[in-house]
Amino acid sequence: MPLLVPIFRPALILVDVQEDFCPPNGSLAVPGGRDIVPVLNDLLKLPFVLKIATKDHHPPDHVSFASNHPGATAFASTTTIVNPANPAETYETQLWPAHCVVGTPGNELLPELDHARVDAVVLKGTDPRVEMYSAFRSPLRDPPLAGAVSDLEERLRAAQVSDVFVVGLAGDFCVVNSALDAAQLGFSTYVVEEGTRCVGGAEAWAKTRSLLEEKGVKVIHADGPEIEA
Ligand code: VGL
Ligand code: ZN
Repeated sequence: MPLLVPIFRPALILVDVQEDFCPPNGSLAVPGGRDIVPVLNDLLKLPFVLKIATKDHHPPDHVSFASNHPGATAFASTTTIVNPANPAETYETQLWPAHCVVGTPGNELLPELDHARVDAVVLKGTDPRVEMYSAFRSPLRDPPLAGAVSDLEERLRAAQVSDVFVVGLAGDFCVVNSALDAAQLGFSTYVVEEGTRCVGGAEAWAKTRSLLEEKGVKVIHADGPEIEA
């Protein structure tokens, strides 16, 4: 009789641990963004079957930059993203200072990250027309836009990953959206609390944490009580 044993094949996703999201010089610096690196480097030593770093990788004319919208103000203004293949599908998104532009120092992963233990780098936000917080895909689904779907899901499936552990920046934008997508795609998903920081600080994390838990993502600790089954 075949014995069915659930297989635990965990992956680690380090979301957007880039200079522009960190003090002291980042154009969109997340408070305490740099402080997560020791936690990430400890996690990188664990036997994940796949360890992937993602990069927000924007062309200079990216739609999310306030500077590309006359009269708009970073953080305060929004813009409407339209699916080029279906103008009826739209969504409203916040505008930002220019960040993580391809070829600039702000686009670089933090040098203090243990790069040797990272298996692959996945790029996101490369299509100038769409915002892409999730490392998997943009919210445009009808139809999905080829330029706004990364190869992250494909890589996880190819490695037969069962569980996804998400850390990185920013907790209230790309980390939360990546984790929610991972859960929706059927992976058991965890966010390690000490491994993330939010644009909106501790208050934003409290809200983000509730949303994650509500959607079935488990928020766990890098150094804390054992994970419940
Ligand atoms: C992010 C804002 C804009 C993130 C990316 O990585 O959380 N936030 N682009
Ligand atoms: Zn971005």
